[in-house]
Amino acid sequence: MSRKEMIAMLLAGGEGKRLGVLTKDLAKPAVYFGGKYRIIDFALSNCAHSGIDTVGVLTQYQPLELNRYLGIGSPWGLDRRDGGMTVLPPFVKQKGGVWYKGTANAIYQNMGFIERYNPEYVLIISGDHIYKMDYDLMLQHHKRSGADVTIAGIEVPWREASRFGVMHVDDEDRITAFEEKPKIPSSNIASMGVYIFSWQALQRYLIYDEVSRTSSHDFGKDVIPTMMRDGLRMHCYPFKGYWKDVGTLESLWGANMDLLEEKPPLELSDPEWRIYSVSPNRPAQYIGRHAMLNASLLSEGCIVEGHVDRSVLFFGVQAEENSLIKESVIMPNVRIGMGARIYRAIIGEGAVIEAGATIGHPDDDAITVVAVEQCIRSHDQDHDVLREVENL
Ligand code: ADQ
Ligand code: ADP
Repeated sequence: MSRKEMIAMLLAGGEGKRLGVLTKDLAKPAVYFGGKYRIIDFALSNCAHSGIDTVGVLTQYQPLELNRYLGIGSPWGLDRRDGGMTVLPPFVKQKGGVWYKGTANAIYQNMGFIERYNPEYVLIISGDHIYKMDYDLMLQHHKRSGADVTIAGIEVPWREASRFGVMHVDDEDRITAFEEKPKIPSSNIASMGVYIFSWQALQRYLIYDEVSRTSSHDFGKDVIPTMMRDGLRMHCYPFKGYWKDVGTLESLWGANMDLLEEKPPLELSDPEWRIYSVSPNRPAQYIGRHAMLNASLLSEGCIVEGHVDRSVLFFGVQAEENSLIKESVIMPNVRIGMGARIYRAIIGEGAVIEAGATIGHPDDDAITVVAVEQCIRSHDQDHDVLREVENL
């Protein structure tokens, strides 16, 4: 195995509870995004553009479809012998069961994999984020500062800061304090969960964390605070671009809606930074003679006869005459019957919205979610059933 300066470990095993019915049978990184992609495409494409050719993908919850999707990593140029992509599920060693306890434990259990490449640096990223980032620029920053750890940071709105690890940073980008998901945040510089560690330092702390009885074996909760306490050199790499953690239904919906702006904050047509994904190879979309479309994204194989307003339609969506789709995200192969109405919703893959049914409400801000392959009939419109759909 040839030596690598830096390899990436991509955490793709989180349960994604907050995405509700969308992640019941699907790992969060495999959730669809932006009409053409899955969330994990962003991290993998970033690796491809940053010159990283060795990526370990750590899976855990509901990995079936994610594994199938990743294949041998071809879309991201990772189908190579020297490095490439390796899926790393929890496995049983001689000593017993090994479900990953937390993010740090997941890396700990794969130290053998990292050692094979004897890297100087390890990049740890997550499969849950929508952003375009050059990890090589971050590595240069890491080397220049001589840090043991560099954490990518971004300013977030104060009201969202408590969802993240937040840090205080001095004039030279050195991190002076770090707090994981504080109830009352004292900084709005959020950790993006993107870390570069010098492998020697990381190795030491993974072992140290593993034997700790009080640790939950998580980077944000345990390893980073311990390193802070021990006075390691920790720097922040200030990131200025678009970055969204799409861990909640609202943020997933919102990040899809961001793409519909006239000048989207995240440019997906940049030829220098294409986001690679697996193409479904469907026929061209068909727009019927009564169709009306406005500020929307439509993917391959869609057949639209109705009215689509500010929405994202993935491949193979059929919307019959007089249907209305407004401010919604429609996952692949959904069928929407005649006269059906959908307001501010996320409709799971393969769901059927029968003729005359209504999802959501034109005056309601809440996002309604319909589960994968669920069938909604027109008489389901009474309140109880709809509320049930929302609460699933
Ligand atoms: P969280 O968003 O809570 O905070 P976390 O649950 O630690 O993230 O998951 C990080 C990544 O690891 C996700 O991609 C998840 O899917 C994956 N993952 C979780 N558990 C795993 C396991 N056991 N095995 C494999 N993969 C697993 C983190 C940081 C914060 C930071 C936010 C940014 O702790 O400080 O602000 O990310 O989103
Ligand atoms: P994900 O963070 O990917 O949605 P989980 O559902 O496993 O995955 O949640 C991770 C952790 O975040 C859990 O400990 C959970 O209690 C916590 N959590 C859930 N919802 C929120 C929220 N709105 N803000 C902050 N933390 C949350």
